[in-house]
Amino acid sequence: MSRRLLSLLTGFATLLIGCGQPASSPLPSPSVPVGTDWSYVAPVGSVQPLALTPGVNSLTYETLVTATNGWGSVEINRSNGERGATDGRPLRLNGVSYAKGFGTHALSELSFALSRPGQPYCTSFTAEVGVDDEVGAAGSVVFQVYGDGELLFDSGVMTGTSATQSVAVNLEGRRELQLVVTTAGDGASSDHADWVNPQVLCTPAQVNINFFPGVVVAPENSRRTVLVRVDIQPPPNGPFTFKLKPFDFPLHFGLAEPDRTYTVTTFPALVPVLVAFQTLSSSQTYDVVRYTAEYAGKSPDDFRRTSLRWNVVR
Ligand SMILES: [Ca+2]
Ligand SMILES: [Ca+2]
Repeated sequence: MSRRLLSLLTGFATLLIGCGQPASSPLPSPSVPVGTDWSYVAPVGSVQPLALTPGVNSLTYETLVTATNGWGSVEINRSNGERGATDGRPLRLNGVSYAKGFGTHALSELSFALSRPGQPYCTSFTAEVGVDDEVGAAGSVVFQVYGDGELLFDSGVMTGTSATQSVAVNLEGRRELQLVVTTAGDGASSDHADWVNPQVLCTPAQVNINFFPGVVVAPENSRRTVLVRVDIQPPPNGPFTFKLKPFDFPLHFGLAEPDRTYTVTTFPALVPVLVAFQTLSSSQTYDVVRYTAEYAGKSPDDFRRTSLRWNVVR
């Protein structure tokens, strides 16, 4: 066993011995150095955008992209407690207990990836914040919310005697959410900071994919490039990928490249699509086929369709 590992284990045992106080009393105030005691980075390739649904989403169910904490690990639905990973207590601010939230310790930073193109997008973040009752009147922190690196909320200095604050920030158009707790510049001891009921409110993305125009004039047994107009509100910052599938059984015309995937990066966009026209029965002068768009994040009950009408030239 290396001397360094032995030293770490000895330190850990000392910490465990220090944890024996009754649950109702304030924690002792160890001299916590200002810095990062614990950090987490999601493994490469494992980071997924949040599994967001339209409506209210609790961030305590969502995947962290990165996280750091000043004393042990961030705890979910518990206060920070001491340095162990699960030694926190029920989250408690000014005598009120909360079932959901993050128990952190300054310095702390939690990062979340918001929605991807075509998924629900988030319009606001809400939470209540304060210094957990487990440190009594001690502690001094500042809560900050950042969207894409821009400061959206700053609590000012809060201590164990501060009233609980409500946070409500607009997230429209934001791709990354960061929840930060600073030491308030006076050291990190007793800086047990709770984000309780951290929630994002999300709405369905408005995705419109239509043939534009919806009528094409072409002779039989020909191919034509037609345009599909793609618009998404709000416009996503990343690429959007989709496929077209005929909803009706295509009798006389269809996609010349039926399995092709189309990628769009600017919105609205006009996407060229190659269509093949076959022989129409002699009694007809036109045919219509309806299509649906398949894309990531499309909900099963999204039945918006677009149609293409072929007016035959004889
Ligand atoms: Ca802990
Ligand atoms: Ca402090």
